[in-house]
Amino acid sequence: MTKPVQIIGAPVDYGANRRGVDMGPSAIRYAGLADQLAGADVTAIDSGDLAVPRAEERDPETEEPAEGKAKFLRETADVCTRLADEVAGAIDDDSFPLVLGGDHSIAMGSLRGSARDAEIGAIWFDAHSDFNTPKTSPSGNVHGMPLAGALGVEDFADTEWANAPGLSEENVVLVGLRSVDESETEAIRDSDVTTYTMSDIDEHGITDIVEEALDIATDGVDGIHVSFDLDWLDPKEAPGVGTPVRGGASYREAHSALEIVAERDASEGVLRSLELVEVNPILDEHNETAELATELAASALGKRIL
Ligand code: B3U
Ligand code: MN
Ligand code: MN
Repeated sequence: MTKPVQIIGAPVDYGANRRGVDMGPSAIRYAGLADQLAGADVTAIDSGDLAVPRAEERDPETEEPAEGKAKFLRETADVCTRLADEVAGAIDDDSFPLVLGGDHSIAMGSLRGSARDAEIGAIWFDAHSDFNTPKTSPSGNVHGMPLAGALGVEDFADTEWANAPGLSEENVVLVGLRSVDESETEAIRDSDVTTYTMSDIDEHGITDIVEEALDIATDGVDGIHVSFDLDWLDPKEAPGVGTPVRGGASYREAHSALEIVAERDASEGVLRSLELVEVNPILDEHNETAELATELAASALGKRIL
């Protein structure tokens, strides 16, 4: 990465069912993010964390909005609006935004910011498809909805904070799926997003899948956002996540995937923004998931051994 990297923390846990993911940005910094980025020859500026009120601070009398079953939707909208401004501001300053979550609901802010005044694609590394809406969600947790939100599916179409008009389904690729709700399956089939499951990775190998994903995501756009949910990895490698699912990517597959992204960026300058989400230090073992996140950020931004 030749541009200076601007680190933006989004300590949010409104969207998750397990508390603690709001401590993700601190844990990732503590695990040595600055050193890892220096090792990737990247100049990093840390702009600190967005101010995010704790869930407990909400007036218990406050009713959920009428849109349906989505917990903390109003609070999520507020954070995403501010995050979008930060991400768009970093891009305007010719910096590269690196967003640290927080639960995955923040991706609506990152994507909306990255897509401001631009056509973008997205690669979504995740065990889950995050394609629920307030109407279809089995849990009401907004971290299961951000991709549908950013694509303006159903209720999200008219929002001023979720829907990212510069992001089209044709340029969205989900990689490594292994937990998709029935309602999501239908919505995905009706959409133009591209999906690769873990079985596809087993069959074709991570290298070919990520190259293909990059071809699709970058086709005809100004750049891409990479959204990396740590639960994409197998829980053996990344235990510190709220919704672990067995059978995930290995340590090497994860590095390899992001090294391929970095190589494409070095040759074609495709990378516009990156986020690492869902690190939950309370559920982690000796901060190893946060440490892994720092290593993966370095791989995505061009760290090489030789
Ligand atoms: N699809 C389920 C589970 C889930 C989605 N994302 C995470 N978990 N991290 C839901 O609640 O929407
Ligand atoms: Mn996710
Ligand atoms: Mn996930």
